[in-house]
Amino acid sequence: WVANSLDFNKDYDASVFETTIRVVGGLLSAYDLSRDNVFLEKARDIADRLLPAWDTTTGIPYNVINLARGNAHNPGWAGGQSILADSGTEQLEFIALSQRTGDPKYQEKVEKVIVALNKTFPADGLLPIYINPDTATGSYSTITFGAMGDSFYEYLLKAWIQGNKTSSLKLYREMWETSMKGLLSLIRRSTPSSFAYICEKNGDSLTDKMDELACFAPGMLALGSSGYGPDEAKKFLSLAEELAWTCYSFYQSTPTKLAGENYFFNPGQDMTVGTSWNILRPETVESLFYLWRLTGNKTYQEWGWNIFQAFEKNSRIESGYVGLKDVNTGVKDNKMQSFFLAETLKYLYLLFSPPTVIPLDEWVFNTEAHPLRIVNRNDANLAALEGQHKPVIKIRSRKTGRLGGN
Ligand code: DMJ
Repeated sequence: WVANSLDFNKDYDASVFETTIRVVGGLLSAYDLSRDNVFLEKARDIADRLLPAWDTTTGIPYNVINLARGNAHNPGWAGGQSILADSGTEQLEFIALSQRTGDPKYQEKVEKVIVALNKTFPADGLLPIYINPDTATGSYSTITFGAMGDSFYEYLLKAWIQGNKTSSLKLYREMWETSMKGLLSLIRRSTPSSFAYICEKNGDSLTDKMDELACFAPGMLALGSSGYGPDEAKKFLSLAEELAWTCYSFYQSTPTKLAGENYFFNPGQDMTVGTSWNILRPETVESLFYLWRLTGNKTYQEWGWNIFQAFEKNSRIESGYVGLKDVNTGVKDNKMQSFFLAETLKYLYLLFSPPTVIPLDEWVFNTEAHPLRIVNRNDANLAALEGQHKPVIKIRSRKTGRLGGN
């Protein structure tokens, strides 16, 4: 079907982010697992159609592009701005594509984004969800590890892992560690039960709200913890375990035992569901998978099994699975998101498979759970791009002296 029927020449306005993580990522993963060139060729075809999205003054991409015509823009509801997660979650796929095709153009586009964001990266490493593509700076908007922010932080860590953590990638790891300082500043604990949660931030004020989407963070923290010295590593792993308990409790706290889309933390009440739908999201089971792999603690398998049972009970229909309109009543919607197969069921499967199935020292999962092979990176691409932005310091020759020259 991929060889004979898959055709990307469609007059269709596609999300650059969703197409990258689902389609480019899926095809590259199929290539890495099978070594069948047809997948690499198709990945290149769709990536070439996405590339013009990065042709902006700063290199921060527009987030929507027409696949047949190549004209790009930002969604109307974003007021002309680019979205942080949509602009900073293509690194793994485009770097992998450059590595596998030998053509550096894909990697260059996505690394320019990181270098541009790093130029004005704040001390806490937290960026607002709207970025101005003309200036590469954040516009006044929410800071969050949930919707529209999340996978930017995930890819800082994973791009470093993807290249086998070599020194040529240290910018990614440094930026990620800076952002983790910011994450720590957003942690609060509920009353009466002391659930740790990650707040959102607007200007100087924190909101006691956490999206289920932010439940990828425990897995990310666990995965990144080993890059720290022993004390820090312990601290981050223990925070990851605390946050995973909170996320699991998002599920346990509802009558269906499935989590709502977001939660509020009010004094004395622990967690209260806000938006109450469930669209079969994977983030909590993703984190349980990482925690089980990295700690060996079987509790995470038990929690994953309970979540799986709740999907079986509430979401299973004859032809597949559907989301719920409301986790309190169990009323179903009529949609099965592709990430239920790509991520939710895959992470559950891996939670009950031996660690030798897709070992984490050989593979890195993109944000849609498509495994990509870790390939050593020692190229100078990132350093060269950084150099382009450094102020050019002219060394005066002794001859021209202080006032000399032209
Ligand atoms: C997935 O498409 C990806 O994990 C993405 O990063 C955000 N969340 C959805 C699934 O919830």
